[in-house]
Amino acid sequence: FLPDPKTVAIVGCPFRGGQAKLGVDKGPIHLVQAGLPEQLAELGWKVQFDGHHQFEEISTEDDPPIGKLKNPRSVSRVCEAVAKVVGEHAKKGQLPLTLGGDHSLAMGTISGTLEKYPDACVIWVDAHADINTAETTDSGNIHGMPVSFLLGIGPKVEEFSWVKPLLKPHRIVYIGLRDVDQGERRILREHGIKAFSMHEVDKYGIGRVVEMALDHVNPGRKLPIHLSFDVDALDPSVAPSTGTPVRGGLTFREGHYICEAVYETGCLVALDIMEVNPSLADSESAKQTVAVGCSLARSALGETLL
Ligand code: 6HN
Ligand code: MN
Ligand code: MN
Ligand code: MN
Repeated sequence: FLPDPKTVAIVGCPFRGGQAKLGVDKGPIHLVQAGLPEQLAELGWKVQFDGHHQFEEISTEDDPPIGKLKNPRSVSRVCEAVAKVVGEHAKKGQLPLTLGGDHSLAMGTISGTLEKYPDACVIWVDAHADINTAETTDSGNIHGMPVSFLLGIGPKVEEFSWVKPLLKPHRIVYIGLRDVDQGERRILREHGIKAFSMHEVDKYGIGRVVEMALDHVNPGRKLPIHLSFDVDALDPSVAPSTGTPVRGGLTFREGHYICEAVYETGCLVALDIMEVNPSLADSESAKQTVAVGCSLARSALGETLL
């Protein structure tokens, strides 16, 4: 899907309004300072990085809840801006690599991808399903909701009317789930959305799981793939510095295997590395988590072991 020379456009998104913890907005800066642009260049990519996007004009003050949704205006406006940036990079034939920031940003990144590639499928790697609606959410944190907006399910929220419901339930697949709310389970069931939880990873092994996930969303391996990777999919021993860690996650290798296998399809058109929060846990843990974020991105962009 990508013309030569293969170009990756790094979209740094220092944003945390989709959840309550401080520090996740520092994720992209740390990933870049750890050398991610240079590492990708080393793999043979032409790297375009124009600095981190500034969302300061989109104030987080004076943004009272709409219903249960917290920071609705800032999340909506930031995601709309991200959709535009990601869509523009994609239209230029570049592969947007979005660095979060919290996972509400995927509402923007996937909207941008679907502008250029309406038939793209999504592989969502996460401990969580992030598919709550304005009705089912307990926390009111929008990082737990982006998928429902992309699918156009749940009550309409005027503030998010710019989000086109372009994603079809059979074009998204989950890997790594282990903390799914009751309302989310119902939504997954009712819409027939395919999900491989940690139970399936244990049962079949990651190799079979990725193959089955690809067979489901991308049967002939001909559709463009958007890979949205929440680092909390990894076990907290592997990626400790993240806002909503859940034990029993993917091993280091399982996480990287997913990225490697997606790269091998030759169909990857967009990548998100989300929820790296260097302010959580001790500084060694933060360093470890940032390093894992970088190595996941390298694996998805073609780094091999041999
Ligand atoms: N994430 N299901 C919980 C909620 O608040 O809706 C957790 C969401 C976590 C979101 O990790 O991107
Ligand atoms: Mn840019
Ligand atoms: Mn997530
Ligand atoms: Mn998560």
